Amino acid sequence: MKQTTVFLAIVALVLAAHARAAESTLQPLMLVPDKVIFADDFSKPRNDLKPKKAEDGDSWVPNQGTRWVVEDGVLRGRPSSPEFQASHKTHQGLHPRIVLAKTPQDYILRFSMRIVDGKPFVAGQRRSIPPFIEIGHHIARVTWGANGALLLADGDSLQIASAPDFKLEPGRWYHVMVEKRADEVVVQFANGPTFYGKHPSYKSDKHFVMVGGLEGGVMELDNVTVWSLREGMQPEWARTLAKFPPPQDVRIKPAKPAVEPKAK
Ligand SMILES: [Ca+2]
Repeated sequence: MKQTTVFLAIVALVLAAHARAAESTLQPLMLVPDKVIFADDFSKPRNDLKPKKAEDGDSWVPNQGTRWVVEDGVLRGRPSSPEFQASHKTHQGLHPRIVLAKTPQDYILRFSMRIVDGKPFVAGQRRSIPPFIEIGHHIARVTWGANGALLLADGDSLQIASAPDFKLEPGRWYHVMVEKRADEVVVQFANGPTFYGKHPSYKSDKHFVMVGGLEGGVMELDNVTVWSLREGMQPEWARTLAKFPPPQDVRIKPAKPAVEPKAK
């Protein structure tokens, strides 16, 4: 009896370990990593993550008053407090969101993410935003909608690539690798699609990464690593690139007008 209990406890531990974000085995397809310039596995609990300017130096900057802590070995985010929501007309922090403020202009990033719960996103039903991974604020965005996962450009107005069958299932860990240099990005999902995008709007100073979850829900991050780059490309890159479909260039909303120079 006792042995069975111990055995079951071990099985439970092994299963729990698998439910956690197993270190992903994704490898870069386009760019060549140089040094690890940031890594976080959230082994040290923290409850001091505060919304503030990314320039203040913290690696993790909660967005829109959303509440983030490091606990149980993950970075866990919740929506903003009811008081915060009541005191803001927009940007109310209904969806957990956080900025990783350690990505330089060009980089490779690997991380794991999980949407724990939240109101399912339904396009057009209410003012809501689907979960996303943003590579530069409103620069390159992977998002999920009725048509599966999309890679966007041009201020989130242009669909470059899509994976209609790739849904983001609550409760499941996803392992992601982002490669970003100049006007190109590659985003790989382990056991999922790989997106490639090249667009003039990708060349931007706004290079921090932000992730967002479902309305009213909890999301988690783990095993985050950022690499600087070496010169050159992966040896197989030309062959890999040739296999991607041509850009879709579907205009999903009007492009933002170019900023008018201020009248003197
Ligand atoms: Ca961890």
